[in-house]
Amino acid sequence: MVVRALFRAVIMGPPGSGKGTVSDRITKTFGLAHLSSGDVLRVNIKAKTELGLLMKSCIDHGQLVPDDVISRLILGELRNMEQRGWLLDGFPRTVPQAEALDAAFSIDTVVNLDVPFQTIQERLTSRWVHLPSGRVYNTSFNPPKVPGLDDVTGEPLVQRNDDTPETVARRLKAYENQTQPVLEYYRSKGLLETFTGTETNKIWPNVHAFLSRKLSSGIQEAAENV
Ligand code: G5P
Ligand code: MG
Repeated sequence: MVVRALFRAVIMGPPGSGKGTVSDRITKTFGLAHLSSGDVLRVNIKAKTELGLLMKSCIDHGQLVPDDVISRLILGELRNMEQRGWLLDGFPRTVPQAEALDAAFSIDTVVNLDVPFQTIQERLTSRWVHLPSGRVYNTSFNPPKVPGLDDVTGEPLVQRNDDTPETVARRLKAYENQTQPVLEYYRSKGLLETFTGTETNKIWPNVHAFLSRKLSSGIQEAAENV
C-alpha cells in the first residue's frame, strides 16, 4: 500500500458555486496550501505578463483558456509546492487537464460543490475580490468590514470583468459542456464526493466532517504502514 504523507485534493463546482469561499475555510482549518487557476491567471493579467495578455480575452469572454497553456502553468506551480499538502481550485476543468494532473500527481479526493445555476447568477454580480490574494467578498453574504476595502491589507477591492450577466451565462455553458465530463472521470475512479445545496454555510459542515474523516483515516493508514 502506498503511504501518503501529503494530502492532495481538488475542489470542483460551477462558476460561483463557492469554490473560493469553501477553499478559504478548508485551507485555514486543515492547513493545506490553496492554488486557484483563476487567481493565477488574474495575477498574470494584472501584471500584464505575456501569458496574461494572451489569456485576457478568453477569460473576459467566459471561455476556457487552452488546455496545454493552463496545464503547463498549474503543474509548474504544483512542482514548486512538492513539500506541501494542497487544495487545487479551478483545475482540472477538462478531461485532458485531469489526465495531465493524473500523470504528475496522485489525488486523494475531489470535493464537488453542486449548487443550482439560478442561485449562482445572483451571487456573481455582487462579488468583490482582492486581486493580489484572491480573497472573495459579497455585498450581502460576506461583506468587507469597510465597504470597498480588503479586510487584511486595506487595499481596494474590484469586480471581475467576467462577472457580467452575459459572461456568467457563457461560463455556465462552458462548465456544462467541458467541465461536467470531469465529474464523471473522477466518479469512475471513486474519488468524487458531492455536496449539494444553495448556501455555503449549510454545505460547509458536511465538507468539514468529510475532510476530517478523510484526513484522520489517511494519518491512521500511514501509521499502520510505518
Ligand atoms: P475561476 O476564477 O476559476 P470560476 O468561474 O470557476 O472562476 P468563480 O467565479 O471563482 O469560479 P467560485 O470560486 O466557485 O466562483 O465562487 P466564490 O468566489 O467562492 O463565490 C462566488 C460569490 O458568491 C462570492 O461573492 C461569495 O462571497 C458568494 N457566496 C458564496 N457562498 C454564498 C452563499 O451561501 N450565499 C450567498 N448569497 N453568496 C455566497 O476561472 C475564471 C476563468 O479563468 C479561466 C476561464 O476563462 C474561467 O472562466 N480558467 C480556466 N480555463 C481553462 N482551464 C482552467 N483550468 C481554468 N481555470 C480558470
Ligand atoms: Mg473562485
